[in-house]
Amino acid sequence: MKKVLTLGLAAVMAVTLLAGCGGNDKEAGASGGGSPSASAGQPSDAGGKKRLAIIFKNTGNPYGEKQMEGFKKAVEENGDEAILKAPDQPTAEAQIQMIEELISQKVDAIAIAANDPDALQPALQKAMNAGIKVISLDSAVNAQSRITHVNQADPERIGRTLIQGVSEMIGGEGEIAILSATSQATNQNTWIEWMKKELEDPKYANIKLVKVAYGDDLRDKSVSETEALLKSYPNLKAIIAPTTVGIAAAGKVLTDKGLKDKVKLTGLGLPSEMAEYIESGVCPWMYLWNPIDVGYLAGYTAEALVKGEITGAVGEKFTAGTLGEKEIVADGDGTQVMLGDPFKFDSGNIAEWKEVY
Ligand code: RAM
Repeated sequence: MKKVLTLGLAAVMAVTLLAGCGGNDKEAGASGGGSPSASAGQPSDAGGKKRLAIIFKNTGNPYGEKQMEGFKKAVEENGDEAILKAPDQPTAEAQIQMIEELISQKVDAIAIAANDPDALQPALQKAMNAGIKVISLDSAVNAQSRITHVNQADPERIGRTLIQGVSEMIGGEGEIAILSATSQATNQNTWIEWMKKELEDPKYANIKLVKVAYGDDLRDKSVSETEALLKSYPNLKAIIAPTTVGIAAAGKVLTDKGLKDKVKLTGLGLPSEMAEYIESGVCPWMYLWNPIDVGYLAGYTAEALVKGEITGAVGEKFTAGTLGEKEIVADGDGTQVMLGDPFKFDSGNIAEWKEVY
């Protein structure tokens, strides 16, 4: 895995964090406001400022808070107002209610990390018909429900890398399980598909994927699902958790049960939450991208759409603040903007990164 996130960027992000956050990460659920009584008709800039909203999957997830922080930074760099939202539970229904509220508030844009690829379509199409610029980020909605998608990294690369990594950790043989987020999460499901494709290679003939469990990105459920995996599969050799909430919960369970040398852990984790498990060897290494950058790129993408600089078509380019020039590329029957490559965290670099995000 190429280490493309340099420490130079780490330094930039550290400064960003110091400058951009007064320790107030918990804005989700409390709408950043704006006047719900804005005049009727198309989204308006009556007060001068545009209002751009982000909806994350659910509250209580530090990764989501970082993503919202990056979105807010981008929107404020453009002189506009960010509305940060996330439901208590990671369900499509709860997100639909938030989309409806944002439609009545006549916001200018909605960026959503979706709890379901298809279920939000009527609500998001209603938003787009009202002139609201809709994009997804992190966890996509289908191409008919968005103008474009902001993707954190190549899903194939993420899925295949996780299997290659786990195979190395367990010497190419044994039972493995996946601890995912919700069963409807587009991003995790795509990564799991690629993991399964990678496992088809005969070189993994001695590795058996025994179960995909769902912790729903809720800490307690992720803990109990990990415990259930350990109980049901006493010979389990490794857990892959492609979710920052799941991997941290699994790290705690394996640590508390003293299973460090018996069951390996890898996946996608937030360095600040995983440092102790990487340092102790419970999780020898893991991967992630910069969640602040995912939100920041989504903020600039939404701004470019609101300003009419792009329409979401393949080949269009725009400047995404400190991330520089970005291009819209094809994604199945839709389009997307790609942030970059995932980054590998291990005992050699985790100390530096745990301060960053
Ligand atoms: C969790 C969420 C998020 C995902 C990360 C890796 O925080 O499920 O959507 O991108 O993990």
